[in-house]
Amino acid sequence: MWKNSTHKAEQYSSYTCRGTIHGYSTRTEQNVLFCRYSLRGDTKKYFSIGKYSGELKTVQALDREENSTYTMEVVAEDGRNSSLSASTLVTVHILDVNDNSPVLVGDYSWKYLCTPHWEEQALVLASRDSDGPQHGGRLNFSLSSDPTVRRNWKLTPINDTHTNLSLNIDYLTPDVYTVPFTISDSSSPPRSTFINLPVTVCTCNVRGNCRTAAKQLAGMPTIQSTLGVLLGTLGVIGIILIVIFVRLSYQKPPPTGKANQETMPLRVSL
Ligand SMILES: [Ca+2]
Ligand SMILES: [Ca+2]
Repeated sequence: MWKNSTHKAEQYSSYTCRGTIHGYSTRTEQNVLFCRYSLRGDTKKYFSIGKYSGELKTVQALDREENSTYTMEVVAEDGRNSSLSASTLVTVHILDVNDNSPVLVGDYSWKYLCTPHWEEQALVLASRDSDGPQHGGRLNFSLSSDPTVRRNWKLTPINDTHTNLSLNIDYLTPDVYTVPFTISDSSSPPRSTFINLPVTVCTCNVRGNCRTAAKQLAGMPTIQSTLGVLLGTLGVIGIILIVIFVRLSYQKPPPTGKANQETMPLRVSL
């Protein structure tokens, strides 16, 4: 016979979840000492149970973000007669800890901001934190403390996970700027992620479309630079071939036969 038990374990730390399953025999009180315990359905081998103690322990780290509950079957056999057994389902509720930092989600490489600054124009930045509300919750965007960054850029929260990034001044020279900021969760202490986001700033036409392409990101080849490299390589190869042909032409063997005779100095008979 069993008392049903429910245990809770904290995620992220192994070897910390302990609970004892209490089994007893109805035959005699003495038989309590002879119960043998085992687990069924612990498919991921997260737990172990003391064969005689019934103590349930984690044997590897649990991840609430993967499974918030874990159910297995605990079986007890009478120590003297294994045909006498009972079982119960034990559900472990995994508590959340702050083991995930917020991340920026989405592709911003094709987006841009117009200069001079357009009212209401902003990049909508999205973030995510895999922890529950207590350790994720409202995600705070914060610009780096660099005075130039704070002069040029502005972050305006929209909701718990989204924030507007916009120009804080009327005009920025068209270019690709790196905007450094941090996203922090609402836990205590919070976890943070530092981001250097490339942002394209360009002049725009009346429809708000980017009119002049900003400089390519550092390290990314342009079409012109690619063509330049290709033509330069072909030029070098051409010069090498010309030098080889010229040298070969100078190394030709002297002509033979008639031609050779004509090169002999003439004899003069007196
Ligand atoms: Ca978190
Ligand atoms: Ca967590």
